[in-house]
Amino acid sequence: MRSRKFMATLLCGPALLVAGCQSLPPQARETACAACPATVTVPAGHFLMGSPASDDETWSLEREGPQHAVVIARPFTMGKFEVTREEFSQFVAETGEIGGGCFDWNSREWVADDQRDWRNPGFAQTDRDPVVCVNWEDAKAYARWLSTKTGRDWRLPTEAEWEYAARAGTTTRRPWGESADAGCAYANFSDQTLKRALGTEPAANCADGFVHTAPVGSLLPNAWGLHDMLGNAWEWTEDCWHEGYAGAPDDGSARSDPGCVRRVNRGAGWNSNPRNVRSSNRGNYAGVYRYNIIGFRVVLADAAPNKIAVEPD
Ligand SMILES: [Ca+2]
Repeated sequence: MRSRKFMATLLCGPALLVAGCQSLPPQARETACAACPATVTVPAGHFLMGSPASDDETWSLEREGPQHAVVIARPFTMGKFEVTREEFSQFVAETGEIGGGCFDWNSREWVADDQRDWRNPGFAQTDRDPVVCVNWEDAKAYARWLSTKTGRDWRLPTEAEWEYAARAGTTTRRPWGESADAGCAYANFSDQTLKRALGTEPAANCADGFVHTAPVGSLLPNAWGLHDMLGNAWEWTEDCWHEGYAGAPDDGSARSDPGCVRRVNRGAGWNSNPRNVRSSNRGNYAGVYRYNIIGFRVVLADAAPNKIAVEPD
């Protein structure tokens, strides 16, 4: 005899995320469709993007400056979590395997490993962990598939949208305050847990409980209900990498250069130096490569018509 849980799965969809399925907990009913990631609404507003010249924790003010005002004219809808392995597996099941090969962080250096891929990133993951070993093209392909699947227009966040959402109204270095050592309830990064397991340094003087990735939502959200904006997995954004914000748009749109090679990553990951775990920290990787520290989240474009600015070569 089939269990009630199994019947609920039949009625409500395999991911148990269908709107209107009354047997589901309130959090699960936030999603708009079976394949849609859980989302939150990010309010319209404005903020100062980047780091002030007085911030001595930045790696480079040339990268994180000049601090500049950005207006987010309309609310937008953003993934509450990083895209999970379970969510990504639906895309792969319907469209075919993505390419393999992934750069593996062995606690000392990057190793290109053709045996690594999103299913086997080099450490154990649950279905609720963020998918990693996905490149920028994979993330874009997932968003296109999700758009077709759901009839809504999903895309990657712009870099400005990402920092605005990560700050959630705060002006401190981190959404919980200034200190990385106070962040282990909110972010999974290089902490005493990782240091004990792999000897990684530097490490924050607190313990988040995770060596590698954590199931999304394991730690506390920021003030707008977004989990893991800092830590867990770096996240691909739409933007093409520019060293600094000279000429950056002020309306939340992305910088998208023809022939772009390096894309902006935000948020830091499970192995990140605490100095990287800041709202204004920026990273960049070639969009064709896969790393076992990089995943992504998505936003709904049909609720946020910020344009993508195409810049000349
Ligand atoms: Ca950790």
